[in-house]
Amino acid sequence: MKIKNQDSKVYAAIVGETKRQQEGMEMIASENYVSPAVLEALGSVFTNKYSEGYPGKRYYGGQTYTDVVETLAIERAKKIFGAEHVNVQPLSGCPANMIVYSAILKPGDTVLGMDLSHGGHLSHGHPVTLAAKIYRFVRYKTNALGEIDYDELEKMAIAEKPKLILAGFSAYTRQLDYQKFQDIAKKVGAITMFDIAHIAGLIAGKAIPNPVPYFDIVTTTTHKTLRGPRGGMIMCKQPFAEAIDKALFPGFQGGPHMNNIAALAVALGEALKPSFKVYAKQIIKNAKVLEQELKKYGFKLAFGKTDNHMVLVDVFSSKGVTGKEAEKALDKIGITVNKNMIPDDPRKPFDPSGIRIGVPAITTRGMKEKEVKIISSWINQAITNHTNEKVLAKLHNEVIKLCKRFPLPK
Ligand code: DSN
Repeated sequence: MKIKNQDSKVYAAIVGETKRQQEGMEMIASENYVSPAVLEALGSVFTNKYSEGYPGKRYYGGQTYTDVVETLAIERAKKIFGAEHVNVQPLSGCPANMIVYSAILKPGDTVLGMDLSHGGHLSHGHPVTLAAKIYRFVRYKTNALGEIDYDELEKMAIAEKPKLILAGFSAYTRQLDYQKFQDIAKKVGAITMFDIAHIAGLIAGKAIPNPVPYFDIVTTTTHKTLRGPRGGMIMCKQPFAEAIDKALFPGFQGGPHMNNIAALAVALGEALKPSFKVYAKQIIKNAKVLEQELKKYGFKLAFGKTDNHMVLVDVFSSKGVTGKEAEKALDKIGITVNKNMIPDDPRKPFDPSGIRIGVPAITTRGMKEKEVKIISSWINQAITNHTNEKVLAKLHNEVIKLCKRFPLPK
Protein backbone atom coordinates (compact mmCIF):
# COMPACT_ATOMS: atom_id res chain seq x y z
CA MET A 1 0.00 0.00 0.00
CA LYS A 2 1.36 3.43 -0.99
CA ILE A 3 -0.48 5.03 1.96
CA LYS A 4 1.83 3.23 4.39
CA ASN A 5 4.83 5.45 3.53
CA GLN A 6 2.90 8.58 2.65
CA ASP A 7 0.42 8.85 5.55
CA SER A 8 1.12 6.62 8.49
CA LYS A 9 -1.89 7.87 10.46
CA VAL A 10 -4.50 7.01 7.82
CA TYR A 11 -2.64 3.76 7.13
CA ALA A 12 -2.85 2.79 10.80
CA ALA A 13 -6.59 3.51 10.81
CA ILE A 14 -7.10 1.31 7.72
CA VAL A 15 -5.10 -1.50 9.30
CA GLY A 16 -7.10 -1.12 12.52
CA GLU A 17 -10.45 -1.13 10.73
CA THR A 18 -9.44 -4.17 8.66
CA LYS A 19 -8.57 -6.07 11.85
CA ARG A 20 -11.81 -4.92 13.50
CA GLN A 21 -13.82 -6.20 10.56
CA GLN A 22 -11.88 -9.47 10.36
CA GLU A 23 -11.99 -10.30 14.05
CA GLY A 24 -15.47 -8.98 14.75
CA MET A 25 -18.89 -10.02 13.65
CA GLU A 26 -20.82 -7.36 11.76
CA MET A 27 -24.49 -7.80 12.60
CA ILE A 28 -25.72 -4.30 11.83
CA ALA A 29 -28.58 -5.20 9.49
CA SER A 30 -27.62 -2.58 6.89
CA GLU A 31 -23.95 -3.55 6.55
CA ASN A 32 -22.10 -6.06 4.43
CA TYR A 33 -18.65 -6.93 3.08
CA VAL A 34 -18.01 -6.14 -0.61
CA SER A 35 -15.90 -8.32 -2.85
CA PRO A 36 -12.27 -7.39 -3.68
CA ALA A 37 -13.44 -6.64 -7.25
CA VAL A 38 -15.93 -4.06 -5.97
CA LEU A 39 -13.20 -2.53 -3.78
CA GLU A 40 -10.84 -2.33 -6.77
CA ALA A 41 -13.43 -0.48 -8.85
CA LEU A 42 -14.06 1.91 -5.95
CA GLY A 43 -10.37 2.72 -5.78
CA SER A 44 -10.04 3.12 -9.56
CA VAL A 45 -9.21 6.18 -11.67
CA PHE A 46 -12.93 6.81 -12.22
CA THR A 47 -12.75 8.87 -9.02
CA ASN A 48 -10.88 11.53 -11.04
CA LYS A 49 -13.66 12.21 -13.52
CA TYR A 50 -16.51 14.72 -13.67
CA SER A 51 -19.51 13.42 -15.66
CA GLU A 52 -22.54 15.67 -15.13
CA GLY A 53 -25.40 14.47 -17.29
CA TYR A 54 -26.19 10.96 -18.44
CA PRO A 55 -24.57 8.47 -20.88
CA GLY A 56 -24.42 10.08 -24.35
CA LYS A 57 -25.57 13.46 -22.95
CA ARG A 58 -22.76 14.84 -20.78
CA TYR A 59 -21.71 18.40 -20.10
CA TYR A 60 -17.95 17.70 -20.11
CA GLY A 61 -15.74 15.83 -22.59
CA GLY A 62 -13.76 12.64 -22.03
CA GLN A 63 -16.71 10.38 -21.28
CA THR A 64 -15.88 7.29 -23.37
CA TYR A 65 -15.38 5.01 -20.40
CA THR A 66 -17.70 6.65 -17.87
CA ASP A 67 -20.50 6.02 -20.36
CA VAL A 68 -19.45 2.36 -20.52
CA VAL A 69 -19.64 1.78 -16.76
CA GLU A 70 -22.80 3.81 -16.18
CA THR A 71 -24.58 2.02 -19.04
CA LEU A 72 -23.45 -1.35 -17.70
CA ALA A 73 -24.79 -0.51 -14.22
CA ILE A 74 -28.12 0.66 -15.67
CA GLU A 75 -28.57 -2.36 -17.94
CA ARG A 76 -27.65 -4.83 -15.19
CA ALA A 77 -30.05 -3.18 -12.74
CA LYS A 78 -32.84 -3.30 -15.34
CA LYS A 79 -32.20 -7.00 -15.87
CA ILE A 80 -32.09 -7.85 -12.17
CA PHE A 81 -35.16 -5.87 -11.11
CA GLY A 82 -37.16 -5.76 -14.34
CA ALA A 83 -37.21 -1.95 -14.15
CA GLU A 84 -38.35 0.24 -17.03
CA HIS A 85 -35.95 3.06 -16.16
CA VAL A 86 -32.95 3.23 -13.81
CA ASN A 87 -30.88 6.13 -12.49
CA VAL A 88 -27.66 4.98 -10.77
CA GLN A 89 -26.37 8.42 -9.77
CA PRO A 90 -27.95 9.06 -6.32
CA LEU A 91 -25.15 9.42 -3.81
CA SER A 92 -27.06 7.31 -1.29
CA GLY A 93 -30.52 6.46 0.00
CA CYS A 94 -31.59 9.76 1.61
CA PRO A 95 -30.62 11.81 -1.47
CA ALA A 96 -32.41 9.26 -3.68
CA ASN A 97 -35.60 9.71 -1.68
CA MET A 98 -35.30 13.49 -1.61
CA ILE A 99 -34.77 13.53 -5.40
CA VAL A 100 -37.95 11.52 -5.93
CA TYR A 101 -39.95 13.81 -3.62
CA SER A 102 -38.71 16.87 -5.50
CA ALA A 103 -39.49 15.24 -8.86
CA ILE A 104 -43.13 14.44 -8.13
CA LEU A 105 -44.30 16.64 -5.23
CA LYS A 106 -44.96 20.32 -4.68
CA PRO A 107 -44.20 21.91 -1.30
CA GLY A 108 -47.06 21.14 1.07
CA ASP A 109 -48.17 17.95 -0.71
CA THR A 110 -49.18 15.05 1.53
CA VAL A 111 -47.23 11.78 1.76
CA LEU A 112 -48.11 8.66 3.73
CA GLY A 113 -44.97 7.01 5.15
CA MET A 114 -44.19 4.41 7.79
CA ASP A 115 -43.61 5.62 11.36
CA LEU A 116 -39.92 5.47 12.38
CA SER A 117 -40.50 3.55 15.61
CA HIS A 118 -42.58 1.02 13.66
CA GLY A 119 -39.61 0.25 11.44
CA GLY A 120 -39.73 3.16 8.98
CA HIS A 121 -36.82 5.43 8.05
CA LEU A 122 -35.87 9.00 8.90
CA SER A 123 -36.00 9.98 5.23
CA HIS A 124 -39.65 8.88 5.06
CA GLY A 125 -40.82 12.04 6.73
CA HIS A 126 -39.51 12.14 10.28
CA PRO A 127 -40.13 15.65 11.66
CA VAL A 128 -36.39 16.35 12.06
CA THR A 129 -35.75 16.07 8.30
CA LEU A 130 -35.71 18.73 5.59
CA ALA A 131 -38.28 16.68 3.66
CA ALA A 132 -40.74 17.03 6.55
CA LYS A 133 -40.26 20.81 6.49
CA ILE A 134 -41.20 20.92 2.79
CA TYR A 135 -43.89 18.24 2.47
CA ARG A 136 -46.67 17.11 4.78
CA PHE A 137 -45.92 13.58 5.98
CA VAL A 138 -48.56 11.51 7.74
CA ARG A 139 -47.23 8.32 9.31
CA TYR A 140 -48.86 4.91 9.39
CA LYS A 141 -48.11 2.12 11.84
CA THR A 142 -48.14 -1.64 12.34
CA ASN A 143 -50.82 -3.52 14.29
CA ALA A 144 -50.54 -5.84 17.32
CA LEU A 145 -49.75 -8.77 15.02
CA GLY A 146 -46.73 -6.88 13.70
CA GLU A 147 -48.28 -6.36 10.28
CA ILE A 148 -48.87 -3.07 8.53
CA ASP A 149 -52.47 -2.19 9.34
CA TYR A 150 -53.72 -2.05 5.73
CA ASP A 151 -57.32 -1.25 6.73
CA GLU A 152 -56.07 1.72 8.71
CA LEU A 153 -53.74 2.67 5.84
CA GLU A 154 -56.70 2.69 3.47
CA LYS A 155 -58.76 4.85 5.85
CA MET A 156 -55.84 7.26 6.20
CA ALA A 157 -55.37 7.40 2.44
CA ILE A 158 -59.05 8.24 1.91
CA ALA A 159 -58.98 10.89 4.66
CA GLU A 160 -55.61 12.48 3.84
CA LYS A 161 -55.69 12.25 0.01
CA PRO A 162 -51.89 11.81 -0.31
CA LYS A 163 -50.08 12.55 -3.54
CA LEU A 164 -47.62 9.77 -2.64
CA ILE A 165 -47.91 6.53 -0.66
CA LEU A 166 -44.52 5.45 0.51
CA ALA A 167 -43.57 1.90 1.51
CA GLY A 168 -40.22 0.94 2.95
CA PHE A 169 -38.38 0.49 6.19
CA SER A 170 -35.09 0.17 8.00
CA ALA A 171 -36.13 -2.02 10.93
CA TYR A 172 -39.36 -3.75 9.87
CA THR A 173 -39.03 -7.50 9.57
CA ARG A 174 -42.17 -8.63 7.76
CA GLN A 175 -43.03 -9.13 4.11
CA LEU A 176 -45.14 -6.33 2.61
CA ASP A 177 -48.34 -6.91 0.64
CA TYR A 178 -47.39 -5.09 -2.57
CA GLN A 179 -50.81 -5.56 -4.14
CA LYS A 180 -52.52 -3.87 -1.18
CA PHE A 181 -50.31 -0.79 -1.54
CA GLN A 182 -51.16 -0.66 -5.24
CA ASP A 183 -54.90 -1.10 -4.63
CA ILE A 184 -55.06 1.58 -1.93
CA ALA A 185 -53.07 4.04 -4.04
CA LYS A 186 -55.28 3.40 -7.04
CA LYS A 187 -58.39 4.06 -4.98
CA VAL A 188 -57.17 7.56 -3.99
CA GLY A 189 -55.14 8.38 -7.12
CA ALA A 190 -51.75 8.40 -5.32
CA ILE A 191 -48.33 7.62 -6.75
CA THR A 192 -46.64 4.59 -5.14
CA MET A 193 -43.03 4.44 -4.03
CA PHE A 194 -41.10 1.67 -2.25
CA ASP A 195 -37.71 2.24 -0.63
CA ILE A 196 -36.21 -1.26 -0.84
CA ALA A 197 -32.80 -0.30 0.57
CA HIS A 198 -32.73 -3.07 3.15
CA ILE A 199 -34.05 -5.88 0.99
CA ALA A 200 -32.65 -5.07 -2.48
CA GLY A 201 -30.26 -8.03 -2.32
CA LEU A 202 -33.02 -10.40 -1.21
CA ILE A 203 -35.08 -9.27 -4.20
CA ALA A 204 -32.10 -9.50 -6.58
CA GLY A 205 -31.43 -13.03 -5.33
CA LYS A 206 -35.12 -13.93 -5.72
CA ALA A 207 -35.40 -14.84 -2.04
CA ILE A 208 -38.45 -12.57 -1.70
CA PRO A 209 -40.92 -11.36 -4.36
CA ASN A 210 -39.94 -8.45 -6.60
CA PRO A 211 -41.97 -5.29 -5.87
CA VAL A 212 -40.69 -3.33 -8.89
CA PRO A 213 -43.66 -4.26 -11.15
CA TYR A 214 -46.12 -3.08 -8.48
CA PHE A 215 -44.72 0.37 -7.61
CA ASP A 216 -44.39 3.49 -9.75
CA ILE A 217 -41.04 4.33 -8.20
CA VAL A 218 -38.54 2.20 -6.26
CA THR A 219 -35.49 3.62 -4.49
CA THR A 220 -32.64 1.75 -2.88
CA THR A 221 -29.19 1.97 -1.47
CA THR A 222 -26.65 -0.34 -3.06
CA HIS A 223 -24.49 -1.34 -0.09
CA LYS A 224 -26.77 -3.36 2.16
CA THR A 225 -28.04 -6.82 1.17
CA LEU A 226 -27.19 -5.93 -2.45
CA ARG A 227 -23.50 -6.01 -1.37
CA GLY A 228 -22.27 -3.19 -3.58
CA PRO A 229 -20.45 0.09 -2.92
CA ARG A 230 -22.13 2.83 -0.87
CA GLY A 231 -24.59 4.57 -3.17
CA GLY A 232 -28.19 4.81 -4.28
CA MET A 233 -30.39 3.95 -7.20
CA ILE A 234 -33.84 5.02 -8.43
CA MET A 235 -35.98 2.74 -10.57
CA CYS A 236 -39.25 3.89 -12.06
CA LYS A 237 -41.94 3.44 -14.67
CA GLN A 238 -41.21 5.29 -17.90
CA PRO A 239 -43.66 8.20 -17.32
CA PHE A 240 -41.62 9.31 -14.26
CA ALA A 241 -38.19 8.89 -15.88
CA GLU A 242 -37.61 12.38 -17.26
CA ALA A 243 -38.78 14.19 -14.14
CA ILE A 244 -36.60 12.01 -11.89
CA ASP A 245 -33.48 12.34 -14.06
CA LYS A 246 -33.90 16.13 -14.14
CA ALA A 247 -34.62 16.30 -10.41
CA LEU A 248 -31.31 14.51 -9.79
CA PHE A 249 -29.25 16.60 -12.21
CA PRO A 250 -29.34 19.56 -12.39
CA GLY A 251 -32.01 19.69 -9.67
CA PHE A 252 -30.23 18.24 -6.66
CA GLN A 253 -26.78 16.77 -7.31
CA GLY A 254 -23.71 17.75 -9.33
CA GLY A 255 -21.16 15.32 -10.72
CA PRO A 256 -21.91 11.65 -10.14
CA HIS A 257 -19.34 9.58 -8.23
CA MET A 258 -18.17 7.51 -11.16
CA ASN A 259 -15.90 5.23 -9.14
CA ASN A 260 -18.97 4.21 -7.11
CA ILE A 261 -20.94 3.67 -10.30
CA ALA A 262 -18.14 1.47 -11.73
CA ALA A 263 -18.14 -0.50 -8.48
CA LEU A 264 -21.93 -0.74 -8.62
CA ALA A 265 -21.70 -2.21 -12.14
CA VAL A 266 -19.32 -4.85 -10.75
CA ALA A 267 -21.61 -5.61 -7.80
CA LEU A 268 -24.67 -5.89 -10.05
CA GLY A 269 -22.65 -8.28 -12.23
CA GLU A 270 -22.12 -10.38 -9.11
CA ALA A 271 -25.82 -10.19 -8.23
CA LEU A 272 -26.66 -11.67 -11.64
CA LYS A 273 -24.66 -14.82 -10.90
CA PRO A 274 -26.41 -18.00 -9.65
CA SER A 275 -24.27 -17.88 -6.48
CA PHE A 276 -26.05 -14.67 -5.44
CA LYS A 277 -29.36 -16.53 -5.33
CA VAL A 278 -27.78 -19.07 -2.99
CA TYR A 279 -26.50 -16.18 -0.85
CA ALA A 280 -29.87 -14.42 -0.66
CA LYS A 281 -31.69 -17.62 0.30
CA GLN A 282 -29.10 -18.38 2.97
CA ILE A 283 -29.67 -14.93 4.49
CA ILE A 284 -33.36 -15.78 4.97
CA LYS A 285 -32.50 -19.18 6.47
CA ASN A 286 -29.96 -17.65 8.85
CA ALA A 287 -32.38 -14.93 9.98
CA LYS A 288 -35.04 -17.55 10.65
CA VAL A 289 -32.66 -19.53 12.87
CA LEU A 290 -31.69 -16.31 14.69
CA GLU A 291 -35.39 -15.59 15.29
CA GLN A 292 -36.12 -19.09 16.58
CA GLU A 293 -33.05 -19.31 18.80
CA LEU A 294 -33.58 -15.89 20.37
CA LYS A 295 -37.21 -16.77 21.08
CA LYS A 296 -35.99 -19.99 22.70
CA TYR A 297 -33.84 -17.87 25.02
CA GLY A 298 -36.88 -15.81 26.01
CA PHE A 299 -36.41 -12.75 23.82
CA LYS A 300 -39.51 -10.96 22.52
CA LEU A 301 -39.32 -9.86 18.90
CA ALA A 302 -41.02 -6.74 17.63
CA PHE A 303 -43.38 -7.62 14.75
CA GLY A 304 -43.51 -11.23 16.06
CA LYS A 305 -41.11 -12.80 13.57
CA THR A 306 -38.91 -12.15 10.58
CA ASP A 307 -39.50 -12.68 6.86
CA ASN A 308 -36.27 -10.95 5.84
CA HIS A 309 -32.66 -10.53 6.94
CA MET A 310 -33.05 -9.06 10.43
CA VAL A 311 -34.80 -9.20 13.77
CA LEU A 312 -35.82 -6.37 16.09
CA VAL A 313 -35.43 -7.58 19.66
CA ASP A 314 -37.18 -5.97 22.61
CA VAL A 315 -34.32 -6.55 25.05
CA PHE A 316 -35.80 -4.27 27.71
CA SER A 317 -39.07 -6.08 28.25
CA SER A 318 -37.42 -9.48 27.63
CA LYS A 319 -34.44 -9.17 29.97
CA GLY A 320 -34.62 -5.79 31.70
CA VAL A 321 -31.54 -4.65 29.74
CA THR A 322 -31.78 -1.45 27.68
CA GLY A 323 -30.91 -1.28 23.99
CA LYS A 324 -27.86 0.82 24.80
CA GLU A 325 -26.63 -1.65 27.42
CA ALA A 326 -27.20 -4.59 25.08
CA GLU A 327 -25.36 -2.86 22.22
CA LYS A 328 -22.43 -2.13 24.53
CA ALA A 329 -22.26 -5.68 25.90
CA LEU A 330 -22.29 -7.12 22.38
CA ASP A 331 -19.64 -4.62 21.28
CA LYS A 332 -17.42 -5.93 24.06
CA ILE A 333 -17.64 -9.48 22.68
CA GLY A 334 -17.00 -8.32 19.08
CA ILE A 335 -20.57 -8.53 17.81
CA THR A 336 -21.65 -5.19 16.33
CA VAL A 337 -25.38 -4.35 16.39
CA ASN A 338 -27.34 -1.14 16.87
CA LYS A 339 -29.75 -0.07 19.56
CA ASN A 340 -33.14 0.59 18.01
CA MET A 341 -36.58 1.89 18.91
CA ILE A 342 -39.41 -0.64 19.08
CA PRO A 343 -42.98 0.30 18.02
CA ASP A 344 -44.24 3.21 20.18
CA ASP A 345 -41.14 2.80 22.35
CA PRO A 346 -41.66 4.28 25.82
CA ARG A 347 -37.87 4.87 26.02
CA LYS A 348 -35.79 7.53 24.24
CA PRO A 349 -33.89 7.04 20.91
CA PHE A 350 -30.45 7.22 22.62
CA ASP A 351 -31.36 4.41 25.01
CA PRO A 352 -34.33 2.61 23.48
CA SER A 353 -35.87 -0.76 24.33
CA GLY A 354 -34.53 -2.69 21.39
CA ILE A 355 -31.61 -3.82 19.31
CA ARG A 356 -31.67 -4.62 15.61
CA ILE A 357 -29.66 -7.66 14.50
CA GLY A 358 -29.03 -8.62 10.87
CA VAL A 359 -27.31 -11.53 9.17
CA PRO A 360 -26.31 -10.32 5.65
CA ALA A 361 -22.64 -9.73 6.53
CA ILE A 362 -22.03 -12.96 8.45
CA THR A 363 -23.76 -14.84 5.62
CA THR A 364 -21.28 -13.27 3.16
CA ARG A 365 -18.52 -14.80 5.30
CA GLY A 366 -20.09 -18.23 4.77
CA MET A 367 -21.73 -18.67 8.15
CA LYS A 368 -24.81 -20.88 8.10
CA GLU A 369 -27.48 -22.22 10.47
CA LYS A 370 -24.94 -24.01 12.70
CA GLU A 371 -22.94 -20.85 13.32
CA VAL A 372 -26.08 -18.74 13.81
CA LYS A 373 -27.16 -21.08 16.63
CA ILE A 374 -23.81 -20.56 18.35
CA ILE A 375 -23.96 -16.80 17.80
CA SER A 376 -27.51 -16.66 19.22
CA SER A 377 -26.30 -18.37 22.36
CA TRP A 378 -23.45 -15.84 22.68
CA ILE A 379 -25.90 -12.96 22.19
CA ASN A 380 -28.06 -14.35 24.97
CA GLN A 381 -25.09 -14.88 27.30
CA ALA A 382 -23.67 -11.41 26.64
CA ILE A 383 -26.98 -9.65 27.27
CA THR A 384 -27.87 -11.61 30.39
CA ASN A 385 -24.32 -11.11 31.75
CA HIS A 386 -23.89 -7.56 30.50
CA THR A 387 -22.13 -6.39 33.67
CA ASN A 388 -19.89 -9.46 34.02
CA GLU A 389 -16.59 -8.50 32.35
CA LYS A 390 -15.13 -11.99 32.85
CA VAL A 391 -17.96 -13.68 30.93
CA LEU A 392 -17.80 -11.00 28.22
CA ALA A 393 -14.02 -11.44 27.80
CA LYS A 394 -14.45 -15.21 27.44
CA LEU A 395 -17.18 -14.76 24.83
CA HIS A 396 -15.02 -12.25 22.96
CA ASN A 397 -12.31 -14.92 22.54
CA GLU A 398 -14.90 -17.33 21.14
CA VAL A 399 -16.13 -14.70 18.65
CA ILE A 400 -12.56 -14.03 17.42
CA LYS A 401 -11.95 -17.77 16.97
CA LEU A 402 -15.11 -18.21 14.89
CA CYS A 403 -14.35 -15.11 12.80
CA LYS A 404 -10.90 -16.46 11.97
CA ARG A 405 -12.55 -19.56 10.51
CA PHE A 406 -14.74 -17.37 8.26
CA PRO A 407 -12.51 -14.67 6.72
CA LEU A 408 -13.76 -11.64 4.81
CA PRO A 409 -14.22 -12.09 1.02
CA LYS A 410 -10.84 -12.57 -0.72
N1 DSN B 1 -28.53 3.69 8.34
C1 DSN B 1 -29.29 2.72 7.60
C2 DSN B 1 -29.71 1.57 8.44
O1 DSN B 1 -28.94 1.20 9.30
O2 DSN B 1 -30.77 1.02 8.25
C3 DSN B 1 -30.46 3.28 6.91
O3 DSN B 1 -30.20 4.53 6.40
